[in-house]
Amino acid sequence: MNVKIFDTQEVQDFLRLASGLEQEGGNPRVKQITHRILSDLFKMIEDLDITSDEYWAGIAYLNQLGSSQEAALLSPGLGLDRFLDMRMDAEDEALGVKNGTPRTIEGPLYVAGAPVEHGFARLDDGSDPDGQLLIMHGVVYDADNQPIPNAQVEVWHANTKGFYSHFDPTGEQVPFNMRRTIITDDQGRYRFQSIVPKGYGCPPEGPTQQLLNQLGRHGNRPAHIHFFITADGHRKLTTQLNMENDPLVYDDFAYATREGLVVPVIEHTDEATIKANGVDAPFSELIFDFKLSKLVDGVDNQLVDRPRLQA
Ligand code: MBD
Ligand code: FE
Repeated sequence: MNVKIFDTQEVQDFLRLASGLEQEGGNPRVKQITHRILSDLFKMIEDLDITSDEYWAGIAYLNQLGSSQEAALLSPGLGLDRFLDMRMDAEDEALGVKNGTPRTIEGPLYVAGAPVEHGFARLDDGSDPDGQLLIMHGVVYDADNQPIPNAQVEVWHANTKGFYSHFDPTGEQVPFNMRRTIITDDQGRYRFQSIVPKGYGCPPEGPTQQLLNQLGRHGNRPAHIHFFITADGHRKLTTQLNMENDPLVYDDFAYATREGLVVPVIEHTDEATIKANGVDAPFSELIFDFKLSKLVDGVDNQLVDRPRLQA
């Protein structure tokens, strides 16, 4: 039987009481958010006639999600990170702010404090036996298409198993493997050597994958490389590039793929080209120029502050 009590004065008063809205003190914003979440949950429980068993399964799931450190993984999986980006894009459009390179989600696996290099960096430590050589390079441009010297290119990506250093369940990777900060040269150029990453997959036994299974969805990403691009007078760009030759390039469980962020992988086997690029084996090349957007009224109005691992 589905009884309806949500709209009664008793329940509505109770929601205000439980959210602290009848109390002095506390934080008004937290009260407002709590009241809204509780109200929406109460209503959902009533509308969908949630059973006690379903409710307690949900509570157990949240405990598992937290103890597995997967809340920031489920979030992109359910499209919330993408939704926050959609809102920022819409805000830009409403303000008439022009973006260069499109933003896309940060994801949960950035680590602050990577080694800083100038112009060029080698990202991998050479220990991955399956590593296919990768060379990537390009220019960072300002909003007026002028190259930006001394721009900061923070780059991070996975190894050939789809694992990131600092989050690798095998414990194989040294700190900051495949993570660097590259400062662009006097012509705004950056360049790095690394190995071609493989797409990330959610831990198969974890709570995120468990829920995705219930939704009939996979938990895999195409091969991709993350970037933060920072320069004076510009907004910080958070983005990722997806490799065009990955079968999942338009089927990303985290919804990070966007038009303008899919790059072709150019394969080189020619001896002269190999030599000219300072390597000793066939390599894959990615070329990508970043274009930043100007500050809005002198500030980065969309800078995202979130808890990040600092190593
Ligand atoms: C990743 O590597 C990632 O970039 C995102 C968004 C989610 C999970 C793993
Ligand atoms: Fe990633």
